[in-house]
Amino acid sequence: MEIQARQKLQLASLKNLAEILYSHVPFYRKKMDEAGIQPGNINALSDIQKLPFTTKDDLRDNYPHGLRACPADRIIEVHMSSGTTGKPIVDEYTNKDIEIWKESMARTLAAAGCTKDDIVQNCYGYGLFTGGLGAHYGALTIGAQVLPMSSGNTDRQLMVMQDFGSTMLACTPSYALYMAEEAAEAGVDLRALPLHKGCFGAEPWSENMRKEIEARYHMKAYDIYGLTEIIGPGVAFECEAQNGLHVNEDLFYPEVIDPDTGNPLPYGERGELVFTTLTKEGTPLLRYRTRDITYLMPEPCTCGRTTVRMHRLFGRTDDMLIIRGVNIFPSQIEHALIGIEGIEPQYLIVVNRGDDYLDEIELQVEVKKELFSDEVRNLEKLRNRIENVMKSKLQIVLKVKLVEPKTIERSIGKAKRVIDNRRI
Ligand code: DLL
Repeated sequence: MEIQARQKLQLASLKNLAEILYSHVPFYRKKMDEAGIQPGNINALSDIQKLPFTTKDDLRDNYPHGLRACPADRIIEVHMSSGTTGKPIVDEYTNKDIEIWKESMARTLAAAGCTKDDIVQNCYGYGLFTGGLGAHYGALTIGAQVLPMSSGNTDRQLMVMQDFGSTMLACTPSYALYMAEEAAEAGVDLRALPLHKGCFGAEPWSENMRKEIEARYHMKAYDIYGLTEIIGPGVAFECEAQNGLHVNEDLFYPEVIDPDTGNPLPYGERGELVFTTLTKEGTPLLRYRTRDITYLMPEPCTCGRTTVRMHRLFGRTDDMLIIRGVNIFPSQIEHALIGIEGIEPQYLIVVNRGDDYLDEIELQVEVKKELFSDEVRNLEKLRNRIENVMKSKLQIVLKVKLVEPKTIERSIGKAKRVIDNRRI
């Protein structure tokens, strides 16, 4: 699409969105009134800068339905991801939103070479996480065949990969490498399989990891980006040039801002990525601050697409950890520890990536003095209890190490809660 035609479309969508949010979502009406902007004042795309931001805290404060912009009976699907505390981030989809998602993911998979002749082994988790169903919808839209494997059960993944002749892989990059290790151990020659392309995302990865995946599978490995709040995967994707991710900007309008001042940054300057969902109906968001760090690249791409690209992510402005594709905030772990007897409110999260490429968390927790000299059996019980609480409350498996009182370093400023030893 011509850039000018797209901009016209973006402006019309933005005006329409502002009208809907002003009239249907009290939270946004209040915010727009406070900012002194009415939907009728939006006359150019740059007027988006006058509109208020939306933050993760706003989503938490309006949990579960406060940001819904349409009648409840129009919602047909819901997805969630971790919030900073006990309450998850919610995305509610109307039928049109699912269509938008299908379109975004179809473009994403097509850019990685997916056609109706492909057999897509989808090992993103199915469920509230957006990865599984997002890739599923995209593949169906293209007319490819989907193997809805979900994550885990690596033996079965490898068996199906060989027996069904999967030609495309969709999973987190760390799981792709883990499967490659397991394949090598089981004597499966991945390079001899027809699996020649893959779409990897949901967690940070590097050029090195890409090279490793491409070599081990003899495939082209593409980066895909997205987040629950905006739609799920399919917000931006790599093309054959593998040089930045094309943003589906007719649907999700990107900006990059200075995270400290909130001021917009010019193309090419690194800052916090912000998205406005131009056409969504269920839970549309205005200028959502993703906390992901990148810059925008407006230069034409050799693939011929005219959409702006974002550089692969450089990191985040907050302390969110992504462990095996699952988002976790240290504050959630802290929350889950409350009420467990026998421990001090002191903890340290140590993250390692094993030789098998999978992330592991060791949670060090200080034990109360009275208990530390206690029988080993009681300490063992406490350790199991904490591990079970983490599993049931946060759905994460971690190893707890109980440490003596006063051994975790105290800080006079911001406590250091995380040591991340992963090199990606
Ligand atoms: O991870 C959606 C997704 C599923 C993307 C499958 C790609 C593939 P959330 O669970 O809400 O959604 O996590 C979103 O994950 O803000 C980033 O910090 C991180 N993230 C997502 N994709 C990438 C990527 C899904 N390609 C958060 N590279 C985002 C680095 C990524 N980080």
